[in-house]
Order: sequence, then structure tokens, then C-alpha cells
Amino acid sequence: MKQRLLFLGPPGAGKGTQAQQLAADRQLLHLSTGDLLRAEVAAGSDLGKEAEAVMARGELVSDALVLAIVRGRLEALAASGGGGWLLDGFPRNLAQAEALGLLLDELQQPIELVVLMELDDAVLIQRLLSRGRSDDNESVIRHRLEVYREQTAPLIHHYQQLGLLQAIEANGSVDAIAERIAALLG
Ligand code: B4P
Repeated sequence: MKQRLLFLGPPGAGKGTQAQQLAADRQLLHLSTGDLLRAEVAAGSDLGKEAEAVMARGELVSDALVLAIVRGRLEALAASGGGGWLLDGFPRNLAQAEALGLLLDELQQPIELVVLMELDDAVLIQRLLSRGRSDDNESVIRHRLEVYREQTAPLIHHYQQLGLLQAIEANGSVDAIAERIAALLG
């Protein structure tokens, strides 16, 4: 089974929902940069203070901050004997993808599969509005979608060229989507 995975897709596509379940079922380290940043905000750390306003505007937190978080977690996992991992919401732009590539080369842990979760804007917006997190109001959601198109969507081509990308339709029940993902894992 493939066990070094990356979930890609627009905000609200269900990356977090699917990643949490899959990581628990298959004992993978679930690394959600969104969750890790929200934990820093809740703890009131310096990093959290820097991230809070950026996240509230729906923009991307600086690459250096996010990379430091991911590097620390992946290095700790490798040092403790390794294991599979699932990156959710990271990388979010080409600079992050390139830095991740270098880190994984260093750790000798190449990505095995990138799952692209595709969903129409109208459904995304509805899902996020009903979730109602502090960054889930309509104007911020629209801005997050623009940021996704401009900065994150180029990763589709990047991972396609590396032969790692598989797309799934992310509309349907949580269980139906989990089955679509499971079918890709081998
Ligand atoms: P994230 O935390 O990554 O959140 P997201 O993209 O909005 O949500 P996701 O796709 O995980 O959807 P979810 O499963 O929750 O990012 C938040 C912010 O953090 C970013 O805007 C940015 O500022 C910052 N950030 C994070 N990573 C960064 C990085 N690498 N670099 C820089 N900044 C970064 O699902 C959404 C809703 O839909 C939920 O309510 C869920 O219950 C519902 N849902 C899920 N599946 C469903 C289904 N099948 N049917 C119906 N509803 C469903």
C-alpha cells in the first residue's frame, strides 16, 4: 500500500476530513499545516501571532514558517524509525513544493501518490459557509479560492509531470469519497 501521500485541492474540498480518517485507519502521520497553524494561534505563540491575521484574510502564511513546522515533524518521524505520512494542505505553492522535494530527497522518502480532490466552487462555498470557522465568511472564502487558483493550482501540473497525480471527484458522501481514495492506494 502507498503510504507517503499528499492531498491537494481547493479549500473545503474535504482534504482534512478524508486525511484524518485515512491516517487513523492506516496509522499514518497526519500533517495538516492548517491544523498546526491553528494550534499555534490558539497557544498564542509568536508563530501563531504572525499567522493569525494572515489566515483571517485567507492568504498564505510565509513559506519559511510553514516549512519549519513540516521539516520538524518529518525529521522527528524519520529519527524515530520512520513510518508513513499524509500531508494535508501542504505544499500550497511551487516554492513549498520545491522545498518539500529537497527535504524528502534528504530523508530518502519520495512521495508515492498525490490525490487531487476536485469540486465545484458553488459546493465548496456552501460547505465552508456551513462549517463556519472564523475564516469561513463569504468574502474570505472567495479570496482563498483566488489564492488557490493563483498559487496552489500550478502544483497540479508539477505533480502531473512527476507522474504522481491522481484526481478524484470530491462530491458525494464522506464514505463514497473515502472509497475512491482507497481504490488509488493499492
Ligand atoms: P486548511 O486548514 O488547509 O483548510 P481548508 O483548505 O479550508 O479545508 P479542507 O479542504 O481541509 O476542508 P475540510 O475537510 O475541513 O487552511 C486554512 C488556512 O491555513 C489557509 O487559508 C492558510 O491561511 C493557512 N495555511 C494552511 N496551510 C498552509 C500552507 N501550506 N502555507 C501557507 N498557509 C497555509 O472540509 C470543509 C468542510 O466540508 C467541513 O465542514 C467538512 O465537514 C465538510 N465536508 C467534508 N467532506 C464533505 C462531504 N463529502 N460532504 C459534505 N461536506 C463535507
